Amino acid sequence: MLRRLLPVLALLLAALPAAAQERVLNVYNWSDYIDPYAVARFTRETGIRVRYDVYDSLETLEGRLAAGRSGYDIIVPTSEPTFARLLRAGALREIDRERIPNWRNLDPVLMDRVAAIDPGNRHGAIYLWGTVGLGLRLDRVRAALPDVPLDGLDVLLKPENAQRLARCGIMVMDSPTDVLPSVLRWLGRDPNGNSAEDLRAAEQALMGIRRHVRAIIPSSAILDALATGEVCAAMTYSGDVIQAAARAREANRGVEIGYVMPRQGAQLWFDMMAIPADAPNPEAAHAFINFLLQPDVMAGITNQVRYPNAVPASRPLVEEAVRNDPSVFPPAEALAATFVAGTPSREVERLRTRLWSRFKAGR
Ligand code: N2P
Repeated sequence: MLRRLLPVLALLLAALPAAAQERVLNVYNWSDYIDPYAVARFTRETGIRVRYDVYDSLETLEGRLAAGRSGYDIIVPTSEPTFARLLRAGALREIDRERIPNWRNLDPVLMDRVAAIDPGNRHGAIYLWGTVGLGLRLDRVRAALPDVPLDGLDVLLKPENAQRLARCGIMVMDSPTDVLPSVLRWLGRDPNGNSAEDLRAAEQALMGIRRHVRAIIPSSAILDALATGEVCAAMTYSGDVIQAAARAREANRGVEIGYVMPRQGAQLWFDMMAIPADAPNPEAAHAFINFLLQPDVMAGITNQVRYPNAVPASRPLVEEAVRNDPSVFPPAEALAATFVAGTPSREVERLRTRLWSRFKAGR
């Protein structure tokens, strides 16, 4: 009897590690964009192991996904243009709300804002949101620009200011998608303007400060440079600056960093949790979204990364200093002046990419 059962047993044992391997969730998220404790807790509670990769620009995310079969179960594209584009290409899986009871925790007003591109919010839930602006090393910038109000992109985009900041360092995040709209807005143009004239004006503005710019590098590298005080002024994402400010404070070396949300109107963005159509483990992806949408988990994430989330019930659980920081949660009047980026056509994308290469090369 035992002898007959043994092969069966052996088969069962051989099958075990394979079954265990299936319980893996493949996440592709922005860098510095989660509470590591949340990931550990998800694995503890569900037994699902998390393989976690990061990107630091929409261009990188789109490049990775363009070929299909990315192997990811969860991605976090910005509502426009990346999420909208993937949705249109049929690259996103419809989310099964039945499996996400915590969906009800989502702020209906915020979700309504992204429903314009995803009718009925069937393919994504807002994870975190924020703006594009400036990270400034305050003492140095005040010293270099004593008469300039530190409230907008003038600080960095006006050549005479850039020149005075050049020595102490200017950086721009390497993302035409997330930089050009703000430059156009600063020029008084439609931030989503795509005409040859718009693009020419944006290029001229960028070229006008190019020789004063020390580096055009990925947003993750800008966060580090701000935190260590290596740079005086950088154009990047809001929460990255606030994280850098917190790290600089902890290091206690006299580096004081502040975030400036452009007064002329800042780019507002929403990052969406979404499931690729060919996700290997959609089951686990649903479980992860449901897990993240719990108020205490979301509060932990906002505390850690300093971006607001879309779960209002998390708000009282967010540390007071973060909750009351207008750089993290912009006041209503600042929000009223924001704009959201659109989704340029492929042709315009090509032009923007070329423009960006010239800006990087400086010619
Ligand atoms: C996180 C970058 C924020 C995402 N480091 C911008 N959508």
